[in-house]
Amino acid sequence: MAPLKLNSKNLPQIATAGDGNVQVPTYKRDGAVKEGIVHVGVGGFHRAHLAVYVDQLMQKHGVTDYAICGVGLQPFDATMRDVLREQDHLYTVIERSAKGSFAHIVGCINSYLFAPDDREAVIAKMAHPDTHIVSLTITESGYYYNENTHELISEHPDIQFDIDPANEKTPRTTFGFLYAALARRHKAGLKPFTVMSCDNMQKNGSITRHMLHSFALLRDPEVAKWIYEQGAFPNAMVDRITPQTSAADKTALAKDFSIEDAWPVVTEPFMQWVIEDQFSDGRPPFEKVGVQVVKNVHDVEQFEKHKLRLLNGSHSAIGYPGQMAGFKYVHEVMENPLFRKLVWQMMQDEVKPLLPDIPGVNIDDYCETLMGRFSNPTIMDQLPRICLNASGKIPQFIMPSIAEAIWVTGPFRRLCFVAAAWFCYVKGVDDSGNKFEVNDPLVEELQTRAHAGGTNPLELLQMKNLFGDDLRGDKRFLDETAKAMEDITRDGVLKTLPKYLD
Ligand code: CS2
Repeated sequence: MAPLKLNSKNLPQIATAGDGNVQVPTYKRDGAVKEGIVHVGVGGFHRAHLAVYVDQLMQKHGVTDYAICGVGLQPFDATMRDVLREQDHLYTVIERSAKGSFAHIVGCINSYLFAPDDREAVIAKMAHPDTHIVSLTITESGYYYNENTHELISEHPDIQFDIDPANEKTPRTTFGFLYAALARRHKAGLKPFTVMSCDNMQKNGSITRHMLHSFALLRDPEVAKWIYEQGAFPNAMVDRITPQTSAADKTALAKDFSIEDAWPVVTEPFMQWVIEDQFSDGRPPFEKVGVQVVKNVHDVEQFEKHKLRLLNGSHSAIGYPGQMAGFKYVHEVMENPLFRKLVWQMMQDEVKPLLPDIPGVNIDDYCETLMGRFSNPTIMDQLPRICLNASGKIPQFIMPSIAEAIWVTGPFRRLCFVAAAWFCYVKGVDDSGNKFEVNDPLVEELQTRAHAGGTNPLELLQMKNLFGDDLRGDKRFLDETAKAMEDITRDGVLKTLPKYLD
């Protein structure tokens, strides 16, 4: 049968098409629910993570006050606007593993606002009394956070534009929108909404609070104080591997499930979310759908640390050297015995000793599970996705483990190898001499420095907004990294790797 276009009208047919095993939303939508969550940055990860939890709350637990209004701030979000509008804001989540494919239609995104169409509409939506939470997946660069000073990059032209009161109604940055909406709520005597970061950063909530507060201080100290004292910014660990959707994914969805969806999401079965219980204006009962809502901020920090250092750190170990060696997908890299050992030994010998014990979590089991997740061949996770915006990732996923290993004089050669592989990667040429695109907001500066430095990492490490002084000043680290850069440059990744394995 011809595939059915995904929209509200076709939902009953979609539920019974194919083998009749597509789960579809049967809860109320549109005017019958309230949009309690405004989410900025509706990409694959949001649609496979927070939106799936909210979908389950609406489907299984009768929640009607927390449907999502999606918001796009960037020009490229126009495509998401068009796709969602065309499909009555419905989309498919395709979960893939060795057990097979499972398709599920999500309906909890109730509407979508594209800021360049109407910036005022976004501010008004956030300021609306029905909005209780503004959640964010805006990537590391969306926070304007200086990794070295831990301060807002207030000299950035976007922030400069947004702090000018003349631009209050036409902000560019997330902070500009949050501030404008919160200032209105303050004036109207409403509670501040919770700002819930779902980005993959250590202390994501605390950073959001500090950045927004710093921004607000540049505008109005009274509003800033109110945000600081009355606002809530829960820290959270978020996890679900979500590759970019490919044309083949759409074709497979049409063939296997008879669904025509212009932008489905492919993901793994695993998902996890640990969030601090800090909400200023109420929240849905997230724990009912498997979210770990914890009272103590230290618990969240420990989960975050495990995840960022083990999962994302290993992704870095797979991504940069893997791409230099000519691989395309994460599972392909994991099929190579040298890389498998690198990932395992880096986690076990170098990262694990630095991590806190979390009651109820067995780190060895966690690492084993990660090896399985990375090896899942059905999700076709692309290395360029892993390598995207590395200047926001390496300083969080790899460098802190190196800095801590320096402190405790622990082993760190494999971590240095990964940092060295990234320093070589930024030149944009792989081991066979093929050019590739380096997708990073700082690409120009990175490349200039990489070329000027040759195989000496110091030139890149001078980027003070990315790297701390302890790294620049440590001879053991500098020598180890320079050596790895020389070896990779001369012999390539695959010939260099055995030197790093037991
Ligand atoms: C990846 C993450 O982009 C990356 O660096 O490591 O997107 C990773 O897939 C997620 O954090 C998994 O939760």
